[in-house]
Amino acid sequence: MYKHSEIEKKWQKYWEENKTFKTKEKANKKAYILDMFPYPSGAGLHVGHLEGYTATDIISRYKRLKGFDVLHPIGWDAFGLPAEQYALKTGNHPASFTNENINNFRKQLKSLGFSYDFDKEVNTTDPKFYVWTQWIFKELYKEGLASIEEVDVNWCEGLGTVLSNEEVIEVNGVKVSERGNFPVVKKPMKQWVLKITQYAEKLLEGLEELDWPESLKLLQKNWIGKSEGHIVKWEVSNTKKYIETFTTRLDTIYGVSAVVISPEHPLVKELTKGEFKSKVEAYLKKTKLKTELERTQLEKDKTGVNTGSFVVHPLTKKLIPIWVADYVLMSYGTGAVMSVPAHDERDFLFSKKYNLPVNKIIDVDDKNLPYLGDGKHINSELINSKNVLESKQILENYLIENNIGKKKVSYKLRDWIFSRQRYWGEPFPVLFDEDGNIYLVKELVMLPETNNIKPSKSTKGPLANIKSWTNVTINGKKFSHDTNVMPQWAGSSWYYLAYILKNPDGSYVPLDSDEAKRRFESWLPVDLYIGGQEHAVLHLLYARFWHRFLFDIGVVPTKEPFHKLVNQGLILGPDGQKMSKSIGNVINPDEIVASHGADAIRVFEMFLGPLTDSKSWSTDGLNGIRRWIEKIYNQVNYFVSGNLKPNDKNDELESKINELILDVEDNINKLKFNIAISKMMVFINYLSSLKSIPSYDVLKKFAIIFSPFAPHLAEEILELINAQSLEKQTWPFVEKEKIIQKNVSIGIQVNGKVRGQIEILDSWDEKEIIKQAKLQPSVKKWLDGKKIVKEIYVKDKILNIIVK
Ligand code: ANZ
Repeated sequence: MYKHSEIEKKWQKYWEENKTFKTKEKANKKAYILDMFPYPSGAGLHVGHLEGYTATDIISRYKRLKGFDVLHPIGWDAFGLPAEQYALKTGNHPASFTNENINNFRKQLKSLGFSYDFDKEVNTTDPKFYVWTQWIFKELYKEGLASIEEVDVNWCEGLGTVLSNEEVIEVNGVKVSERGNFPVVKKPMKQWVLKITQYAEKLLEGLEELDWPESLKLLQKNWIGKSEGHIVKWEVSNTKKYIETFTTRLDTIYGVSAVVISPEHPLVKELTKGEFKSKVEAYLKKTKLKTELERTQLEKDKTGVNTGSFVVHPLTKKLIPIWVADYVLMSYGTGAVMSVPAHDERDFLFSKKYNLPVNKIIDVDDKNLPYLGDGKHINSELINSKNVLESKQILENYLIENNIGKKKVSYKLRDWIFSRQRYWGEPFPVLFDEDGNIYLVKELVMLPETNNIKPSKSTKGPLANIKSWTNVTINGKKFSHDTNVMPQWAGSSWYYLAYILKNPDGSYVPLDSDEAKRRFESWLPVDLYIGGQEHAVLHLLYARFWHRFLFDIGVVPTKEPFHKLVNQGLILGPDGQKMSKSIGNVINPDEIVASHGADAIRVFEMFLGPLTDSKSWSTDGLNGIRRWIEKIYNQVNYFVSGNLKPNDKNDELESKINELILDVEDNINKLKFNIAISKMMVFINYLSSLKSIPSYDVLKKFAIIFSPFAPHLAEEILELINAQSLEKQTWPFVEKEKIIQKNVSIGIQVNGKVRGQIEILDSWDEKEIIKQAKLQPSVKKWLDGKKIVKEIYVKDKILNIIVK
């Protein structure tokens, strides 16, 4: 019987007492392997966490065996709403709730045998941590990248707070909070804003050098949404006012039938004439109720109203009507567009509804309108017969010469609204005087303790309830603290740096010190970061922004924080659905660790399928892995018990173990853990068929390469065969000369008929195999004079050549 609980606890204690996973002060050959640190919720660790955490643990353990100095830390993203809401409900302080959860999480992680250096543990709610979150904020402020602005914010009444664009989702066309699905409306408020838009270009550029999934890079690229176009200035008839439009199709300017402004455009009221007033006002009211999605979706009805005013076309001098329509968003470009129905779909729908002229300016058949492609321009004085690109260039020169427009790059990215009307977050390190002037506070601004964290009705946040904290008198002058706190994303935007700063005694090296610089030189960037895809545009964009800023002010030596990033797939319930409490298909890792053991759940999750795929939980699969683990243990015990005759020389076994080392290593490097495991299964089957005791050296090698997956059992095997513990071991050297070359021969088919046979050498790659096959006389005669259309090679089995 394999007593997993006993054995696993024994080794966990051993690792802890021996500080086996202690990080080296200075790294020579370094590997920084990072997990997305968890929010310590009341529910504890779930099996999804475990998937990514096992994967990084395998890599960390493998790298250590390969002689790398490894930094593999964990910590707690511990500020946030749930703790606050729990506190509201129970009257407890969020800190005590959070600490209890952290203690539980830590215990869980240790019970799974993860090789974290717990001396490096960080907690975003620790003042020793958030003093540096505040420091980064102050640096952003000093560089003009943080300011207080009256902005249209996403106000969420249900949560009593403002949310960032990234925290708002649309469900059936209704804007709701990502957390809790509460309705969200636009509302003007004074808020801290971080100017991430000033980093749009750098954030785009930086993507190029990253080893990230292409799909994820694309998500960030689209979120940043760079668009190269032009601004055109349109003089409002009989005034000295101008409306500026942004267009990516300057070449279509002769086809304009209206200039359309957003309902939020500052000139709306001024431009609306006499009898048009009441209609425009009614329209503005209606718009307020719509979501951005409703306004911009192509399928949705395009609506608008005429203002009664006109602009003068800068080229033809004709009068063009000014309309208001809600498909034009104030938050993009200039909040006004030139409407060209013949060559834009939304403008086309709009013109059909309101009988605006469709002026074709590219030479195509009318039935193809709206026509969006390239072609020869017509009815366009300066650019007749020119194509789109040439036309844009000619018109751009004309705009610039006549001072009526210019080139312009627009980004979809919005600035990051950085205030939250909550309690459980980082306070801002600032004071306001009575005139509202801002002063940075040099020292840490501690979050005051209080049990009164009800949202304040004034939209100022719960901190406004604590008058003794809010108001400060310094040298007789009155100041007040900011009663907002930072958003959840603040701490996670730099936590991976905090691990590097953390000392074993719990203190931190100052972020702006030479010592910090030295350590960053040694450990950055993160070599591998594994986590869920849901962080594509939130955490991963914010962290890249802060990191790039810290690079620009000389704090960190790399432009990007995370060199390689992998998104793990979801682990679904046994029913193939996403695990959720309401469905009741959630698997509790604690129960599995108790019933099957940590090694079993680790190996099982890795064996379920490719790391990046979604996979369903399978209790049968888990039981199978548990039996396999027991089988390995029993097998080694059987060998050790001496019931078989010893046999120190077994060429076949030597060949197989060396091949296995190669295979497992190769698949670890490719993160194909399921394949590595299946190779080990085949090997174990072979081992159990032996009629004599294998050399202990072979068993030792197996235990070492198995250890990243099932570290407890690996240690136990090493002990059984009197070998040293894992920390003294290195990844086994492959004796390639011991690998017996298999003589594999494959059949060669031409159009599905077998025409020959060829013995392939190990050193041949697929290209070489195909080349050699074609040279076989029995094959060659079927190929001569024919055209080869396809070659299908099934490894070590068959080659089929398709000819015509
Ligand atoms: C005239 C035009 C003619 C346009 C044409 C397109 C085709 P992207 O690529 O997404 O940047 N636009 C500009 N600002 C807008 C706003 N605030 N709200 C809604 N639409 C806006 O799209 C740029 C195009 O979107 C711009 O080019 C403008 O329409 C529209 F045949 O200008 B175009």
